[in-house]
Amino acid sequence: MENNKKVFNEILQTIKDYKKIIIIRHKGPDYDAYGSQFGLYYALKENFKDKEILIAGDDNANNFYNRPMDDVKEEDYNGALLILVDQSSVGMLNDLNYRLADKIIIMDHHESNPDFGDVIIITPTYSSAAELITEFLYETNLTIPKVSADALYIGMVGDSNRFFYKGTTSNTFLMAKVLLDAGADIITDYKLMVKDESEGFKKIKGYVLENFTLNNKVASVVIPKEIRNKYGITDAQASRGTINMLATLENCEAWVNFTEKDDGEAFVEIRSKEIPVVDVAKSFGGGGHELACGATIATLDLKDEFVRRLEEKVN
Ligand SMILES: [Mn+2]
Repeated sequence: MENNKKVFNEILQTIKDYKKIIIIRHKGPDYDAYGSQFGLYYALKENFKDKEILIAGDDNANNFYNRPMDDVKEEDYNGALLILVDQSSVGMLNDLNYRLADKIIIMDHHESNPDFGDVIIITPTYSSAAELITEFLYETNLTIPKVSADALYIGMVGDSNRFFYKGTTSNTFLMAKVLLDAGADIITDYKLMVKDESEGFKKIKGYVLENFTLNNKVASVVIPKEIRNKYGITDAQASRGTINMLATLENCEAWVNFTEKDDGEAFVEIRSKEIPVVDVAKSFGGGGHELACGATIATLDLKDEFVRRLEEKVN
């Protein structure tokens, strides 16, 4: 889109100015976090062969390229340009070394108003950060290698739920076209995204369906660490991986799961049919999108209050 061009050019110029670039995204990465990170990484490597480019963050089973993260140390931030994709709230960052970077670019599509960053573009109407990164590469005439195109396509498909969610626009399809023209291959991407599920994962989904409660149009379920460990499922997998099990439930406007971590904190994932609930997530230190958001709470004791606030919101 036309008004993004000015910022894109500023981003390009900033990238040109730096020899060392570190690309990070939010913790508990999903396909869009990895897709936008890998997509930008391989594109910058292709276009700027003399630069040192590092990627960092926690890793999980969504790492579709099995490309491990770099071991980025505190001193690596010295004189480096940091690019933050698919995230702009500090609470979702892995480490706070970002402050040590010389300059920070933020490219995000979450509803957010960060109090840090030097060059910032945030497009909450976009399906995905991958859509934004694609537009950046396209509008600045950078080469998009196939490995980037596939990663960005996976990010777009992931966050838009296969071009099904509200954020899917004509611009999304335009950017999908750009990626397909750059060599993204749908069959390859499908195989990278859709994998057989373990027996334990199937069973934990069954646990969610068996144990949720529905009150005042809010469905909620707690996934205790004992259950996760019994089935060999990580907290991140259980949290993101089972939230959609409660979608399309009759008489339900919003649904939430509380996944107990090993340290007693709990991940909270929230979804809503059409009433924005992100304010509730924010009031517990989290964030995200209007209808799909999350938080981390210090203890499961906060669960009832959380659910009560959601009930208030949707009734
Ligand atoms: Mn995203």
